[in-house]
Amino acid sequence: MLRLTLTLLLTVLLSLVNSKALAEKPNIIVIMADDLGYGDVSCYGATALKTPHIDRLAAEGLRFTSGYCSASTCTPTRYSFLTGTYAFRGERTGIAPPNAPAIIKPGTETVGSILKRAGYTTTVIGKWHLGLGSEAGPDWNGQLKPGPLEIGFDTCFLLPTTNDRVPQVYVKDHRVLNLDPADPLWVGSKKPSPNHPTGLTHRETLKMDWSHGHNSTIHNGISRIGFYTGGHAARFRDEDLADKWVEKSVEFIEQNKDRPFFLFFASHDIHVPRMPHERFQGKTRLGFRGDSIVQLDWCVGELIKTLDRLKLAENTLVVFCSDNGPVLDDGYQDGAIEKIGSHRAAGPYTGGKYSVYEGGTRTPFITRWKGRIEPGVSDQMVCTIDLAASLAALTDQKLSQESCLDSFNILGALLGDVGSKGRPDLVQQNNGNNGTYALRVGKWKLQRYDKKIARNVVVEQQLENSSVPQFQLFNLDDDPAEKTDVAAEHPAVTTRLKHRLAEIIRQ
Ligand code: NG6
Ligand code: CA
Repeated sequence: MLRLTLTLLLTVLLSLVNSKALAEKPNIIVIMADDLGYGDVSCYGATALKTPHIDRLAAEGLRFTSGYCSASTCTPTRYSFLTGTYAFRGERTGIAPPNAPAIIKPGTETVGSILKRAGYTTTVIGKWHLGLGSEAGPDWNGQLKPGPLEIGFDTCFLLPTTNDRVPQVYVKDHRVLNLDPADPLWVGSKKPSPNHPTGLTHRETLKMDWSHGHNSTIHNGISRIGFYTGGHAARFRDEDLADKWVEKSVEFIEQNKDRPFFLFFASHDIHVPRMPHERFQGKTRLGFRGDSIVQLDWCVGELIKTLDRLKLAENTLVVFCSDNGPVLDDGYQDGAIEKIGSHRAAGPYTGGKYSVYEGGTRTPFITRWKGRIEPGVSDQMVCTIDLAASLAALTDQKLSQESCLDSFNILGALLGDVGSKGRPDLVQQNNGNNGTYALRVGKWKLQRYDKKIARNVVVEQQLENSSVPQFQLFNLDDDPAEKTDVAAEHPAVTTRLKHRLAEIIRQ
């Protein structure tokens, strides 16, 4: 009898050990930069500045040469990163305005909900830009829900939209932090009173001038998109954002060092207004755009140092990526164009933010897990949209048929396992569901335009200004800069890719 009990006990213990070995539960940190281009960091070829900490991640991990975000603007990339579903399938997934309601509805499977189910403590710290609140929009003075906490995050510490949009306040969980009820926060799209100072009426007072848009309410000497009043005690200085993200993240890592955690570190660098902390101002010859890259690199360094200090480096998968490609003048006169010199923000690629050329979505992408990922360079095609299915696989979580529709389990490729493949194809989009897409399959890249708007500024907009879809085909092996349209020479390939794209986007 005793023998039987002992055998049973041993079997149970062994199966427990086995299941633990099968479901690996490293901590996971996804660091998403904002508007960072392929050529903006030194491990991807930049020489005008140095990014030693991001370079260290690359040297100790896997640096992808075909790493992508799924869209060339923020909201759609963040939507598809979290949900594993292309943003063009969702409603109102274009760049979110200041008063946007929550775009990802409660009940939607997200990277957060998957990892929470796997037993992780989950948080998002940094830029959100996916809307907050019910259909009526955010209740800035009350409960800001639904938001991240309703889609799988245990906690959040957010910049609610993007910092060139109002308001400049932190959201902690469901509330604006430090809000004084006697000074309520009002956010709107119309001037609240005739004498409300704006970037138009008080332009001479600005510490950084605007170049287009961005001329409404002034805060911290910078005029923004949209209007707001009140909430003065809650307002922050742009210069302090990066420090705050690091402070909150280090606190979170320390508090959760003994259990699996997921940190989505959503940096605001290097989005406009680029106003790095004073200690980084002037650190590069590229102006505040370059200085913000150095600030971003510092943040990465602080996170890595924290992992080292707490002896978590071998138990933490770090993913470094960007939400879209680079832009120089995105609405403020910060010297980015004048000081660019020979720096190529998109590396060898054409286009950048707002574009379906490679520069719009092919961005720095690094994975590091010390002791598990063999350091190197990978040319497998991977995308932020694949993290949902891949992290589900890593943590042994099943996904339903209805969730994470476009996310591939490419865990092997992300971890650099020999023989593992990345995605077979990838749709790139610019903003919302507007008819402009690209499809990459191996060396081939098809672009499709049909926005039908009458603008004639650059090639892409000329193509968009058409009543029927316009297509171009490029061979990325011979022509990574997408200069020569070879659709006429390769009609069969063009047709095959057109059909595949139509099948995916259902248009
Ligand atoms: C555009 C803004 C741009 C930036 C972008 C969103 C104007 C003229 N341009 O509409 O400055 O805010 O939206 O950037 O207002 S993103 O990286 O968050 O998608
Ligand atoms: Ca962005």
